[in-house]
Amino acid sequence: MKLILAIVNNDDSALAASALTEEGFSVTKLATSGGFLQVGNTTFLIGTDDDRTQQAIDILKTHCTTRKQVRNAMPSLGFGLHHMNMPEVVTVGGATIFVLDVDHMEKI
Ligand code: 2BA
Repeated sequence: MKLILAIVNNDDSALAASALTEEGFSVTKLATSGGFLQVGNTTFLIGTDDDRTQQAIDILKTHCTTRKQVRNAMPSLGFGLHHMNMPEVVTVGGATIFVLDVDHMEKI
């Protein structure tokens, strides 16, 4: 069995979760945030049989798209410029996916 951790954009999370559940996957959604942009994203926990792992990833690929997001950096540029915002465009991936082996799983 595998545990898929998938970090996705909030805007894609509802459709992706629906598509996964329609295909019979069990999904838990966690409200998370990225350390770099410090904005909200969604982390899915998907426990699944080994042989369905790629199917779950393919569903995520279908529903999670790459985006450009603006990051307001606060650099130190010298005297008088410490508080100047320097917007920076960052490409945020469709999903960041980790696949972990599960030793044991049970429902009580
Ligand atoms: P954030 O940490 O907010 O990162 C958003 C995007 O900013 C990243 O997109 C990447 O393009 C850029 N970025 C992140 N850290 C950076 C850094 N130290 N220097 C320069 N640019 C940086 P993605 O790579 O698609 O990541 C989207 C979100 O997925 C991340 O949001 C984070 O929540 C999660 N994530 C990505 N890689 C991860 C990892 N190795 N471990 C844990 N979480 C990860």
